[in-house]
Amino acid sequence: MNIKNNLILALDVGSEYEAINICEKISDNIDTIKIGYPLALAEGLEIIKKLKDHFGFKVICDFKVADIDATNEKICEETFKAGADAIICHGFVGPDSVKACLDVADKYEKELFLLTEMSHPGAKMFLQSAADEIAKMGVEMGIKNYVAPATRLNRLQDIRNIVGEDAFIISPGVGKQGGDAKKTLEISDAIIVGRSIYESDNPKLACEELLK
Ligand code: FNU
Repeated sequence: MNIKNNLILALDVGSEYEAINICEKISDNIDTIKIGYPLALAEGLEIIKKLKDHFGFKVICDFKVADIDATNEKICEETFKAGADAIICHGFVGPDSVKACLDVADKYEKELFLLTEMSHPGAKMFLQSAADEIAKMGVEMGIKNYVAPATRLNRLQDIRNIVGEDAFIISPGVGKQGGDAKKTLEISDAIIVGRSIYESDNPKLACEELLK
């Protein structure tokens, strides 16, 4: 995926009005946004097309798909039908569940991102010990795109070493969660930033600060 400035906005706001307002301010700096449950539950999946049509953005749906294969397939169908360019799925559910997502992404000629280790402190308790195996599973399945944490650069590097230089990694956790943009981008292909941009008094300036 080609991402302008290697910067993805996590648009976790609660209404279309707020979403449009932020996007108007940052649309020179950003061409790829990530929407998750907050905005999708507030406004429905129609928000995907609205943002794409209005701004020409690429939209990654962060639905952390984590169900049995049959249900994952339906979730991915609905998401791609609604216009998403990519979807994020969890890896801990195993290869059958992930394959269901991959098959639907391939059918729509869209992208799947495999979530390995999460960025928050709680990820250390259960997910971290499985993350290397999740990344290896992704490689075996031929997955090209991964999500790995900006908050633990050693772990980000471990995951990069497993998935290889040709894989595409996007990393949340820069800013509010403590991750550093520059250091993360030495390992990762793009950073995902939410609150440091959309809670800022000047979202455009916040983007520019990050890009420095
Ligand atoms: P910000 N996110 C995350 N950590 O933070 N998808 C993960 O491990 C992960 C994510 C999302 O902290 C989070 O849901 F897999 O305000 C939010 O949308 O910059 C964004 O990344 C981070 O937001």
